[in-house]
Amino acid sequence: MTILYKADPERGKLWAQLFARKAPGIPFRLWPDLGDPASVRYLAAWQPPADVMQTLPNLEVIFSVGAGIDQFDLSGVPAHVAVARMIEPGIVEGMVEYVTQAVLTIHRDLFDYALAQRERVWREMPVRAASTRRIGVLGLGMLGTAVLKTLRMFGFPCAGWSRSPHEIEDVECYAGTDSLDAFLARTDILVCLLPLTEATRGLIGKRVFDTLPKGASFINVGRGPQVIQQDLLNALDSGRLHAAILDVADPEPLPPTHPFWTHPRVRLTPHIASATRPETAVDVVLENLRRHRAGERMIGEIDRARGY
Ligand code: NDP
Ligand code: OXD
Repeated sequence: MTILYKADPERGKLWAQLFARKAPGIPFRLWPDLGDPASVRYLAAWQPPADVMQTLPNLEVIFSVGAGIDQFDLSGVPAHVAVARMIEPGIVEGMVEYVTQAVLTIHRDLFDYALAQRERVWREMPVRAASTRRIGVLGLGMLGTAVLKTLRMFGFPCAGWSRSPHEIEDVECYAGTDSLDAFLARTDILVCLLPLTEATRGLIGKRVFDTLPKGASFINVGRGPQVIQQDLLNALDSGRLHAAILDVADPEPLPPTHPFWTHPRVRLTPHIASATRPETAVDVVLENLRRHRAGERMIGEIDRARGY
């Protein structure tokens, strides 16, 4: 029962070392060195091969090496093949760090100070209390919840929006499409931590930006296609939005001529908000192999009908 890894080759070498140390009895191979394809039961991938079931006919589980699974085309994957996303502490810590720095960048007016520096202008702005800056996070899953638990410690009034009702201490929780406008209307810094599904594709556009208070800002660490990028540019150019910090875009990488690269009110990073940490990820995969063989539900096993 071989496990095959098909993602970043450098990280793959680390996974191979960790498997050799922690589970020497489990054959571990790095794509494209398949060995006997019929012996591959488990695939850990960012992007499975297009014809995955033809290539790996005895596949039983696909593990995403990331928290999201939207990059998988599961249309040709039969229902008996389980799919699990990555739930491990490294991803959570990285995301909490990234979103915290992005929120503080906006909160402490660093976009305006960067523009002033370019003009050689030494000008102080009043420091606004955290208690007057309302944070709203779209998505109350593993990542959205962890981010809110940290941000509330700064004194920001915090809220979150999800599909089903949640209860989180000191966080105003909104659920469902009917509550989206009320959530947006009380949000000065909007953070997207939604999975990409048919329901969230293109969700964040003019209507959302127009419902936020004027001068609000936007941080996207979810997925690029959730945003209508032209609407975002229009909202920034009209002053409706103050700034945007984008870790994800559509496509990735953005073409060199895309206006986001040079927009003074956009800060871009190349999808690095957080990443799986091999040391902890391998432990989760090993636990999931045990669970799968014992017929138990795996950590991060997704609901294919729901799409996340
Ligand atoms: P989870 O599956 O744990 O949480 C998803 C949340 O989104 C849930 O609260 C869910 O609601 C909510 N949600 C899903 N669909 C809808 C909808 N239609 N309307 C309202 N709420 C909805 O995901 P994670 O927190 O682990 O990760 C979120 C996403 O972050 C990933 O899918 C990935 O796209 C992105 N990501 C980005 C990274 C980066 O480096 N930029 C790194 C890691 C992840 P409910 O609770 O009711 O089910
Ligand atoms: C992920 C990502 O989903 O890196 O883990 O985006």
